[in-house]
Amino acid sequence: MNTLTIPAELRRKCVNTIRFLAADAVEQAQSGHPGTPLGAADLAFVLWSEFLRFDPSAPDWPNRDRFVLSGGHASMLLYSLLHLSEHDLTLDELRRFRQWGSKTPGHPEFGHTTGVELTTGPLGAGFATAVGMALAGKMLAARFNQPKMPLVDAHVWGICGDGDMQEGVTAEAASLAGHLGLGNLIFLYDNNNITIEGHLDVAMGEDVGRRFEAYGWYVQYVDGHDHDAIRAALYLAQKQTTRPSLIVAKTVIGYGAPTKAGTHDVHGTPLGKAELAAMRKALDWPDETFHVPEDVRQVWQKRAEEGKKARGEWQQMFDAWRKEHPDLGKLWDAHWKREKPADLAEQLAASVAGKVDATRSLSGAVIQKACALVPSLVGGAASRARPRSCAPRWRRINWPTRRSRGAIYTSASASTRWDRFPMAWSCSAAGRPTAPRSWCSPITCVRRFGWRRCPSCPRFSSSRTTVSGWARTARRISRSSICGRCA
Ligand SMILES: Cc1ncc(C[n+]2csc(CCOP(=O)(O)OP(=O)(O)O)c2C)c(N)n1
Ligand SMILES: [Mg+2]
Repeated sequence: MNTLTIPAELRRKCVNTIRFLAADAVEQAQSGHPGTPLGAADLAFVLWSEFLRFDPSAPDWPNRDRFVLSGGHASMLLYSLLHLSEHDLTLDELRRFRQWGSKTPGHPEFGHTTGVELTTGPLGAGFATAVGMALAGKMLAARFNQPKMPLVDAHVWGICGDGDMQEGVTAEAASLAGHLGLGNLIFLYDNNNITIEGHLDVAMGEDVGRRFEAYGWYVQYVDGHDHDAIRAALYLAQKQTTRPSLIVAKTVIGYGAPTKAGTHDVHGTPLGKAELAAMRKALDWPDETFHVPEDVRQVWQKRAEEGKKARGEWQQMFDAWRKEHPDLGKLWDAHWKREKPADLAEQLAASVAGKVDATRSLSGAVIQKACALVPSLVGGAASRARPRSCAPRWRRINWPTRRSRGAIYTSASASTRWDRFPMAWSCSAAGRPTAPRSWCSPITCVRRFGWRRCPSCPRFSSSRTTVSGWARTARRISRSSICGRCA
């Protein structure tokens, strides 16, 4: 949906609906964080109404886009969006925000509330896990996509805040995302210069955008309340295929609150009756709590219809793909069901029975065996991938030492979460690994194999990748010219 076609006045109403639902819920609970939902409502509205691909009637659609709210404390932003976008979250659940047994806990919980893709709260963890989700998407795409059949081409979109950017785990995962060139990952950085303890410069003075540029990210800067600027930045970010994107959006925390906007008072305290009443007046909002105007409902209904249509088209492609590639279809099911042999533990123990060696070598042998037996397993080991591998050889993510924590989030989420999650790599029917040895980055591909762009992932490949045995096998399996290294 192009919200350009929505009159400016209605667009303003849509954003203010998100704001007031969040502020009313926090006020009712007398607990929660109104500041960021008010400040980031413009970012979220443009993203959800124009870019995020979802079908609320099928929240588990495999090729839906994923949305990650890394700062889980701003949960009411997400709950307002889920309610308005016709996910299974009623207005009554918003009224029960932070109450025992409700679907609207203080921080979003995956598996508890439909539409929540990730449990978030510990700052940075959401960001790092989103990197893993994006990696999982890329690996699935490389395994299953066929020419003109992009079964998996979804994006992972996220909103993060100043607190996320202060976390080491964010830096580690961002470094890895840049190195791997995860073009399907886009984060809006809600840069309101306020955290729980006051102004950002109390604790942090670095240039985050330039730091991310150094990691290899595509970085843009926008006014986070200017819909045209947000739209343009999201559009350009979506066009990136070999770089993750960071959109540094300057926002005002608590936007709309007459006396508290822009202060840290609004970070994690209800606005208070008087301030909320004054905000209603200032934004010309009816004196009714949890109010959703009818024309706002219609905007979201239209959005839901678009999502349904997109999923229908995908389903048709999926059915044709399955017919054309029955073997890949079986592999898809195996991944989705997270299949593993019933006697996995016994087989792993047998693989090193009677052997005497260093623990890490035996561990490495067991991991190789596990990798051969479980198609969806992915992993890595900081600087221990070679020569005595502690990491799976065939589905290995290479990461440097001192990036371990970020990498653990990343790889754990890569193996468990595109949904909850099947992973992309596979073994041959005989159980012999045939997939390439590691997930490569453009940099390693360029160094080793030249500059030819892989048309499918998209990455780099060269004629050299076609001469080795595993590359031929990978090519035969996928029947595409995907980069052998990242197939
Ligand atoms: C790892 C971690 N440390 C501390 C906290 C407590 N905490 C919750 S919100 C917050 C400040 C977050 O600042 P920012 O991301 O800028 O959010 P904003 O104030 O803009 O809403 C802190 C420190 C946390 N959630 N996770
Ligand atoms: Mg902040």
